[in-house]
Amino acid sequence: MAAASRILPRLSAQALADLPPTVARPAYALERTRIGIVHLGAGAFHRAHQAVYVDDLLADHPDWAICGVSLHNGEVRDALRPQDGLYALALLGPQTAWRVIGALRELLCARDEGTAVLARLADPAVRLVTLTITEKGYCLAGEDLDFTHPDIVHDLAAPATPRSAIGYLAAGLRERRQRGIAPYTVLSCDNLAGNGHRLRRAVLQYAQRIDTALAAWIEAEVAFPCSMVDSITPATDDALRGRADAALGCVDAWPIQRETYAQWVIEDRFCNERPPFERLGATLSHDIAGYDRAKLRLLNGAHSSLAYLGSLMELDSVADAMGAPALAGFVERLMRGHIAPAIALPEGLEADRYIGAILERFRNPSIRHRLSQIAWDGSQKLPVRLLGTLGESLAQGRSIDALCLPIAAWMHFVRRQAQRGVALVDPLNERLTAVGLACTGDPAADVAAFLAIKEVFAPWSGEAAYVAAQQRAYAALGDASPSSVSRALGESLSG
Ligand code: CS2
Repeated sequence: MAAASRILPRLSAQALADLPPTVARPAYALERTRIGIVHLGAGAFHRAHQAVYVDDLLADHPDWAICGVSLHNGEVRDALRPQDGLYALALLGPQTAWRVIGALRELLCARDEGTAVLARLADPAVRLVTLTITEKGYCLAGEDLDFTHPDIVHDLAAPATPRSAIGYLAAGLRERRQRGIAPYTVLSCDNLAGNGHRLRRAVLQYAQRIDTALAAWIEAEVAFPCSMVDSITPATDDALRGRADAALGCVDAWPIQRETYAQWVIEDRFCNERPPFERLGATLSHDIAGYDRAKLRLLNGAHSSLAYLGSLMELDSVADAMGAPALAGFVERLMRGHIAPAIALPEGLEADRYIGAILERFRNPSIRHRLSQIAWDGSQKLPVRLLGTLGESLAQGRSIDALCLPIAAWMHFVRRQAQRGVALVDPLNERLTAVGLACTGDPAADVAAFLAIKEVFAPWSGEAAYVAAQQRAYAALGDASPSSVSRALGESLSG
């Protein structure tokens, strides 16, 4: 394959005309588009989701092209800039459909092109800023901005040359206010319930510290709609690269893949012009709170459960985990019996059907979605995916034993990785590794050490009923070997 790929040309605007007819390509002239959106966090999820919606729009509305910004590293820019921003998307159904996306008309890395990023943010043609910066990019401590976060400390000292997304959003808005330019709408597309509210609060708290008049202007003039995004997007691997080269007949340095299903529910609250997203299959709604909660707690909560329990069972992918009867049965019961009853679903969303469709997506044999990818950033994901349901169930007097099992699995996973000397992909890696290394296997002491991590566990985690249930779940997983995890899941199902 290496020898063959050396003689293939690189994907580029020029190469578009020679793509095989089986590969769909932009239905618009790339050079006739104009940047209308700045996106912070131009990773695979953005390129597989929002950028595809925009790609469908550009033929009729060429002034909504995207400037994709990576905040910290230049890998995406370096891969895509030589390709004129083009990249291949594999849509993983029974047969793979290939499509080249052209919506990212500009790529920047803020770390070494901060001035260009700020210039784009101040450009009046930019009317929308979207974000996929993952949970940790919000620099939150609970509901508030974490003023001790190193990037926030840096940005407050040097607000004109920021590092964080919060700092960039505020610097761009400050410039627009000074120049009398209407603000952009700030649309969060991250997996956080009430993502727009959280982002607004963080930006306001930050602005308050640098310029109170700016904070007042943002409060009055800038909209931060919430949105719910959904599409399973496994990370790019060599197998995909090889398939992309073969399908395209040229080399794409960073193709991406996702399932065919995609959903985007956007709160209809914009302070500047917006793209007609509803024409592209997105849902515009005035109340999206039920949707984001349902998706995060059911789909993502189940995903994280599979990730930690399945990793302990030495399984590789979500489809593999769904092929292990004890685990698949447990997760289905967790969703139907313990998560769904604890949330109010929005009108029109029927729990049984929604859960059935999620389980079907998890079983998709065309997708190899690695559990190790989903296991990243557990300290950031568990609070929004599982601990919210757990805390509310505890308060309502429901059974929490089943919900404690995936949390216990995370604790064992952290312990196992630490003791094997494998670094966690998690912003709290150092702290978690220290806790993991100190674990002795004694449920009371080990669980207490985890529950003391206040960035993850809310105050209710001190309640005796929860502590006891969490210890029982930790003990039930025994030595966390595949057989003891499987046994614990079986017992939980029969209990
Ligand atoms: C996954 C999500 O990696 C993860 O943590 O749970 O990326 C999930 O695939 C998406 O949210 C699905 O929309």
